[in-house]
Amino acid sequence: MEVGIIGLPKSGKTTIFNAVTAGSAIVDGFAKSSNIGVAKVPDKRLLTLSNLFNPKRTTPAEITFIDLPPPPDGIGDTRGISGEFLNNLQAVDVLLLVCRSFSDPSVIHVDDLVDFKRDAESMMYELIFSDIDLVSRRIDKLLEKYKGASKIERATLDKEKDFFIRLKDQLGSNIAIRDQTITTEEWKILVGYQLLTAKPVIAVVNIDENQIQEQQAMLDQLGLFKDKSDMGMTTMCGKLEMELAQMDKASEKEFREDLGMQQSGMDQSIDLSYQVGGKISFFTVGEDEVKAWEIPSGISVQRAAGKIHTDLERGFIRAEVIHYEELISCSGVLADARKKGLIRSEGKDYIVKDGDVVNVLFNV
Ligand SMILES: Nc1nc2c(ncn2[C@@H]2O[C@H](COP(=O)(O)OP(=O)(O)OP(=O)(O)O)[C@@H](O)[C@H]2O)c(=O)[nH]1
Ligand SMILES: [Mg+2]
Repeated sequence: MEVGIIGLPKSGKTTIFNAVTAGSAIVDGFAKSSNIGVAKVPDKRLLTLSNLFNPKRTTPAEITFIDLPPPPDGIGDTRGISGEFLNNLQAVDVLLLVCRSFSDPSVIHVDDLVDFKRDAESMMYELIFSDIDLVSRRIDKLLEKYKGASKIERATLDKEKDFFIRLKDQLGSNIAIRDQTITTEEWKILVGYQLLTAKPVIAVVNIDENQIQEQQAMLDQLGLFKDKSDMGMTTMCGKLEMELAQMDKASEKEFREDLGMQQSGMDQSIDLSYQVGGKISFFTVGEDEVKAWEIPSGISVQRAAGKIHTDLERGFIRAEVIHYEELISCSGVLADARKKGLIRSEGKDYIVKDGDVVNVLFNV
C-alpha cells in the first residue's frame, strides 16, 4: 500500500516522512523531488508470536510512504493540482494530509497566520477542484464522441454522461466522491480515473510540544475527518518524532517514557493509514519466519495465499486456519491447538479475518 504525504509548503511533510519511515531526507529548502520510504506496521501480536516461535526472522507488514513535494508555486487557494503532482497523487492509495500547527516564526507560512483547520479545509477543496476538472474533461470528451455516434451508441453515452454530470454537480456542492451514493455498476466506470476525493484521507496536525495537552480539542475542530471509515486524523509533534525515530531503540524508549508518550503519533499515523486503506493483517508462523501480511479486508484465503507466492494461489488446495487469540490460548503450541480442534480446515472461498494465522496447503 502506498500513502502519499501532501500539504502546503513548509507544513512539515518531509519531517513527518522522516518520522514515520525513520528516514533522514533533507528537510531544508523547497523540495523538488519525492522521497520514498517504508514504514513497518506496528503490531503487538507479531511480537508475541515471535516470542513464542523464536524464528530466525520476524517480518512486519509494511507501508510505503511517499513525500510528494507540491509544485513550486504551491497549492491551496485553487492554485490547482495538475501535471506531475496530479499523476503522483493519483497513483497512491491513501492521502496523508499534513496540516501545520507548530508556530516557529523562523519557518515561513504561505498564509502569514498558522491555522491548521483553514489549511485542512483548503487542501480538501483543492482535491475537490481537481476532481471537478477531471470529471468536466470526461464530460467534454463524451459530448465530442456523441457527434459521430449511432442511436444505440448515444444511449450508452447518455447514461455515462448523466452519471458524470451527477458526480460533478455533487462535487460542486463540496461532496467528495467517497461520500456520494455510487452503485457497484457505476464504480466500474470509475475504475482507472483515480479521482482524488475517492481516496481515503488522514489529517495529521503537526503540533508544537506545548500543544500536546490541547490535541483532543484541536482534533474536535476537524469534523470533516470524524466518524468515517475512510477518514482519520491524529496529531503529531513532527520535529520531535523525527528526532526520536532517528535514535537507537533503547534511547528512544527512554525518551518516550520520560515524555509520557504512549502510542506515538508516528505509530498512530501508520495504524490509521492501514485502517482507512481498508487493510488487515494475517500471519504465517514457523521456525524460519514469523510474518505479518498486508491484505485488503474481505478477500478470500486463495487470493491471500497469492500474496505469499503465486504458486500458493495457483495450486491452492486448502488452508489450515487458527485465529491469533486461539493460538495464544494454547500458548502458541500448534499441536495442542490441533488436539483441541481449534485448527480449522478452510476452502478457497473462506474470507480471511484480521489476526488469522494461516498455513496454505498447495500443489503445483
Ligand atoms: N518547531 C517545529 N518545526 C517544524 C516541525 N515540523 C517541521 N518543522 C520545521 O519546518 C521546516 C519545514 O519542514 P519540512 O519538513 O521541510 O516541511 P515540508 O512541508 O516538507 O516543506 P517543503 O517540502 O519545502 O514544502 C523545517 O525547518 C522543519 O524543521 C515541528 O513539528 N515543529
Ligand atoms: Mg519537503
